[in-house]
Amino acid sequence: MSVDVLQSRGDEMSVTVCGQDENVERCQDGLVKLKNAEVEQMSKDILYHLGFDTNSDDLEKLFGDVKFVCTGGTDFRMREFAYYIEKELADLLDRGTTVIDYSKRSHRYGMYKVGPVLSVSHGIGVPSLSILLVEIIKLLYHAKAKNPVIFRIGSSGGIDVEPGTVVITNGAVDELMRPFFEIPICGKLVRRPSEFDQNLAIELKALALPEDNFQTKVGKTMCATDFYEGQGRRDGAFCCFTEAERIGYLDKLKNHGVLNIEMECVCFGALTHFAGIKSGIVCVALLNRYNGDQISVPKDVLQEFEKRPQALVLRYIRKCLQEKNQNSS
Ligand code: R2B
Ligand code: URA
Repeated sequence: MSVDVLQSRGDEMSVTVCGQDENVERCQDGLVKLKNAEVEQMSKDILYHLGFDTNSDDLEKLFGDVKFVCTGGTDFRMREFAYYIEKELADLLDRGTTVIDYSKRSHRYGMYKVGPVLSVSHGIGVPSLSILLVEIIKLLYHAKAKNPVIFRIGSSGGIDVEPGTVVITNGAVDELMRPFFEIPICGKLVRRPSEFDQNLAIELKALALPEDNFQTKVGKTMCATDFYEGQGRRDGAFCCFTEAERIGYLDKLKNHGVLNIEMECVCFGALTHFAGIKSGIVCVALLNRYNGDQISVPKDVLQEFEKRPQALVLRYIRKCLQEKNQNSS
C-alpha cells in the first residue's frame, strides 16, 4: 500500500495519508477484504471485545448471512432496534426468525442478530467506536459476509434545524472542519479520509415520507471528541469562551454546510471507506444548538425522536429485502 508523506507539522511531526480512493478496493465478489495481511497468517484471531474467536466459533455459520450491521450508542437502543426489526420485518424474514442476544459474550458491547441484521452498540466517542468497527469488519471478513452495509443510527445536536429533524450524513468533518480521521500511529499522525456512500444517502433521503411528522435533511456532520466545550457548549464544568464565540463557531459550522454535531462520524466514515464497505449515518437532532446547550426535551419526546432514524433505516432494509425476494422469485 502506498503511503505518502503529505506535510510536516512543526519540527517533529509528519503526517501520512492512508486510505485514499486508490487504496480502497471493493471486492468483485462482495466479500470483505482486510487491509492487513497479518491477520490472514494468524492461526487464530481473537475478537476480544466481541467475545468471539476463529477457532472456537464458526463465524461463517453464525454471521455469514449478515447484510446489514446497524450500530448505535447504547445497548438499550440497539436491543430495541433488533426487536423492532423482528416485529416489523416478520413478513420478509425467514419463518421463525427471532432475536439472538450475543451481548453476554462481549460484556462491552450489546450485540443482537435477527436474520440478516446485526444490531450492535458502540458506546460514546471515537475510541469506543473504532474498536467496535475494527472487530466488526474482521467478523464480517471471517464470516465471509457478502456486500454488507454498515449504519450508525444515533442522536446529535442540530445546527439551525428543528429539534426532531433527521439528518443523513453525506460528509464528515472534525472540530477544525477537516474531512479526515487523524490518529497517531507509532509516533506518526495518520490521516484517513472520511467518505460516505453518496448514493446511499440519496436512497435514504428518498425513503422519507410526506406523512412523516418531521423533516429529513442531508448534509455534513461535525464529529467532536468532547460533548461539552468541544461542541461549543457553555454548560459544562469548564468554559473558556464567550456566548459570542459560541454563536460564531455555530455560524462557521453552518456556513460550511454542517447540519449536526455528534461524536463518531469522522472515524465511522474513514474506517468503513478504507475497508471498502458501504456505510451511512442517520441521526436525529435532539435540539437546535442556536437555542442553547442543555438537552431539555421530555423523556417521552426523546424516545420518539430516537425512533425516527431507526424507522428510516428499517425502510431501507425492507426495500432491500423486497428487492432480493423479487429477484429470486
Ligand atoms: C451522540 O450522542 C452521544 C453523546 O451524548 C454520542 O455518542 C453521540 O455521537
Ligand atoms: N449528541 C451529541 O454529541 N451532541 C448533542 O448535542 C446531542 C447528542
